Amino acid sequence: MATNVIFLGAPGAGKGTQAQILREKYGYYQISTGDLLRENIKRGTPTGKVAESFMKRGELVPDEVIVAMVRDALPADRARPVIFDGFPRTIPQAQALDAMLKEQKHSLPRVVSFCIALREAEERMLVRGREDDAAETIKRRFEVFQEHKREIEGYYDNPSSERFVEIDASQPVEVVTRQLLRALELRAAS
Ligand code: B4P
Repeated sequence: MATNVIFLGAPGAGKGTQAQILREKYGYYQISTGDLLRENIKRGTPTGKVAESFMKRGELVPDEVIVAMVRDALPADRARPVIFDGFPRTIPQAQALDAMLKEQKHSLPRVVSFCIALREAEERMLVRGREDDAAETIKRRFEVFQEHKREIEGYYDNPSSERFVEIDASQPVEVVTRQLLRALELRAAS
């Protein structure tokens, strides 16, 4: 049976792109904190109002806002595997996720780290041109990513864990998907 999975990686590494493929072809339920935040901003909710200024500056949105949002988004249906796309990004978020999954009897997730050179991820984002993809904001998002990368990967990548795997996210989309399916022990859908 497919298991829950966390996607870690730099901005622009392609986490959202692969999450969409797993959702559409493999029945995963996708929780993308970036998408949820953008949706909240669009609807003008209290969460969106807090998040907007942080996202515009390329900063992380405060942990308590993110954790509450994910808690609300977690599906009651435990049979459907969940992709946590872009979450957790900090240790408090990781600890909160562990507690949430335990409390709601969801299975422990596998963790996939999308590896890519920052210059390449930057080029992808400049082409994409989302509101927070301006050169200055991208620079800050990379700095923030580097500040947290070691601790968050270290949280999951340790000798007692067999749940952590790295994939080469610099490859074309379909090659990345193949690596991902192998990592998750899934067969390719036709
Ligand atoms: P996110 O929405 O998570 O944005 P991202 O990291 O840029 O996206 P991703 O890696 O998913 O890249 P994508 O597939 O789109 O975060 C945005 C902001 O929200 C953060 O800066 C932060 O402020 C806030 N936030 C989100 N989560 C948070 C949390 N947990 N805590 C605090 N704050 C949080 O791919 C990028 C581009 O590359 C696309 O155009 C795509 O078409 C292209 N692409 C993808 N794969 C490719 C490939 N293999 N080859 C060539 N191009 C590819």
